[in-house]
Amino acid sequence: ALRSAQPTSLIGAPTDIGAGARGASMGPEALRVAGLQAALESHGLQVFDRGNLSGPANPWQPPLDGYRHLPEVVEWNQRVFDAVYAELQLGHLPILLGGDHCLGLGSISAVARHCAEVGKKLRVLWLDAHADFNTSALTPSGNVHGMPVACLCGFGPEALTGLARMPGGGPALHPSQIRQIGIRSVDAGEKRFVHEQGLEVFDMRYIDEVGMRQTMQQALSGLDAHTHLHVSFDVDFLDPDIAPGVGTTVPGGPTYREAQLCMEMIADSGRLASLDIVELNPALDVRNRTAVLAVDLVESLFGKSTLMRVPSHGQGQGPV
Ligand code: EXY
Ligand code: MN
Ligand code: MN
Ligand code: MN
Repeated sequence: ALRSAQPTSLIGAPTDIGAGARGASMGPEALRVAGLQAALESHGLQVFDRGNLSGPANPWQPPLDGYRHLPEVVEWNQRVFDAVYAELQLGHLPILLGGDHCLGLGSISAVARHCAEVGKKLRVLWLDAHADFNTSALTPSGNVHGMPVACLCGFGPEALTGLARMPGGGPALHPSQIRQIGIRSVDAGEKRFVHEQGLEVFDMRYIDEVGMRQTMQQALSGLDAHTHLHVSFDVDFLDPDIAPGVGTTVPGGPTYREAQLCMEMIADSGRLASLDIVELNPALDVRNRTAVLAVDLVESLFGKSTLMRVPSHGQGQGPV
């Protein structure tokens, strides 16, 4: 079944500028080698590969005032913002191929700006082992890939919090627009800040207790025809046993089946309108298996299903 008549555009952002390990810069090519475009096309989607953005090299310096590589992070994110925004204006569904997760800032800032301009509501699903809610005062590392959610909510340096140039002048996101799923590694100060800001977090304990199905029903509740759904898929969301090719593995993540169900239920919502695939690190991978897995899961996200759809998931028609 064809879920989305919308053309999709692949945008490579080959950098590890915000990460704590080198190698995520090779993510875009690894996803291409794993067959991302052909996989999407096999489901009837029209896919434009826009190639790779270019940006500053990684100087690999220690933090300065709580940030590593802030000027370079800003520059990469400006380019990501422009590229994603241009695709949204064309009516395409942008797929950002990271690159580390600091790039979610540029990507989601563009989505937020677009939604404000066309009068859409925005919901962001943050699939990650980490909350990425640090600030320069809280961060243990200075790595900006641990800070994008905080920056999107207005907590961070003006050069990053102001990327979206929102019509009202405010931050790109309000915490109430975000659902975090799969979280299992949060720093002590970061944890207090997550609670203080009221982020809705479905951590692994919650998924263990109620299951992925109920988790996703809740995370997707309240969407309607006017909602733009953005998925920011940090590959370290997945259990490292199935996804070793990331820089910051945390044990105890979703299994293959849980991850499939997560993606299938997002597809069934029919609202997916933009996507980041980030933190894939081919330097740490085994024969590109994590990229192959990511492509497999992204196929499900775009509506691949085995044989039947489950009626209770909303859009289903029962066995076919
Ligand atoms: N919380 C840690 C830090 O801020 O340094 C680790 C962050 C890893 C972030 C990864 C990409 O999601
Ligand atoms: Mn297929
Ligand atoms: Mn992340
Ligand atoms: Mn992560």
